[in-house]
Amino acid sequence: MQETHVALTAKMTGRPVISATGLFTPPESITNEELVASFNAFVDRHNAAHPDAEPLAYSSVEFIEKASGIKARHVMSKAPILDPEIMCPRLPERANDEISVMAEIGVAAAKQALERAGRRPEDVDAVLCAASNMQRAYPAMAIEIQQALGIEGFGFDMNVACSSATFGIQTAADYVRAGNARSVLVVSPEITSGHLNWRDRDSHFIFGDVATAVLVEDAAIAPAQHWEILGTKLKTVFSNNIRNNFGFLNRAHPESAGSADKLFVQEGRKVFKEVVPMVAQMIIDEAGRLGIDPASLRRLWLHQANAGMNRLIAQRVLGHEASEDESPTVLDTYGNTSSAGSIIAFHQHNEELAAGDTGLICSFGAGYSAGTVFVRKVG
Ligand code: CO8
Repeated sequence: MQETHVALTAKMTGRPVISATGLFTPPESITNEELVASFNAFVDRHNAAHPDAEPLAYSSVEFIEKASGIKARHVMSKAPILDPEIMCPRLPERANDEISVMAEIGVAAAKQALERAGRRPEDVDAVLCAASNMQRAYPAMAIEIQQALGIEGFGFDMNVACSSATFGIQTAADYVRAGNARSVLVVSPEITSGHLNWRDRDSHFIFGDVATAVLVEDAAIAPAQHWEILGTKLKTVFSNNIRNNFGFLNRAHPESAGSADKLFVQEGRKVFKEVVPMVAQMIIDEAGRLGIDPASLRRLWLHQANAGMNRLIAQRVLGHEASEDESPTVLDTYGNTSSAGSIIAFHQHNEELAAGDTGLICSFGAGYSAGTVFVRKVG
């Protein structure tokens, strides 16, 4: 700790780095087999209760794994999700003087990042809570996380769906570049199970819950081993192909408040077809701008939505089919965790790389939105 404190008096460089990351994984997990058994029980009940309607079709374990690469997902509230009478998470309401659920799991991930960097909370300048869904309108989740950790300075929330974390990293990096902060926590608590329609055969298998944290700092105060941020790039293009109409104005139309479009809906095929070329080109262009040969990238930590999408993007970027070592996947055990996916992949698969190795953290998703963070290992 003493060493860190001394380092904090150093002259700032304005060069942002990733000092450490943290991960909170909910203890409960649902396998495809459990999920499909529950879904099919719901289908049986629904069809028996609506004999004159078009019958609903079964889901299948084989389809899920083949179409997505997902084998299981962690969740915050397993039993009610699997109960065919309920099929959504049921998290007990908490009083205002208790920490909220999103803040709690965000704090758990953030504490791990701080501990790994040897950083004291009082030496952090800002907290960004960057996630697909916020538990409430205000006060900001980031401010509650800031308070729970004992951080001075400021915090705010940002939502760019699956790209929230990379947009958060660029925002934090820009604070460091401008000299407005030395140390910024980007926290992504993703409780996606709350906005997933567990009764929708096309998407009921996609998402999982998790929280990640990324500590972005000025190189002058970073621990000896860190990842230099070589460049960041963000892109958004409006699309209705991934959409969720839940919002505070829905209460004006109570008759539609429970309709399916108030949960996650998508045109999965269109997303696949449109996003793969957009993201591959963005990575190649940005690598060119930074003077990096895309084929030389040691590792790609890609957004974890679909194994096929990642295979195609990695192939276009590297010029050959990527190995698991070049483009690791966490989809099989975590599912799609929205903005946290590429950060989990980075968190779990960066330590064995050598000093000087260059890699890419990349997100893509609703908006459309995409973000690239090129990094090089130091120390
Ligand atoms: N079991 C068995 N069969 C099925 C099932 C199922 N569960 N679902 C569909 N099928 C059938 C269909 O009926 C269809 O049959 P047919 O050919 O006879 O019509 C066949 O399987 C093929 O269906 P699809 O075309 O839908 O299947 P795909 O091969 O396209 O795979 C995927 C579906 C996996 C969804 C794929 O399209 C995909 O991954 N696309 C990309 C999606 C993506 O990346 N989305 C990003 C969204 S995430 C994001 O931005 C964050 C949003 C915020 C998150 C918040 C919270 C919840």
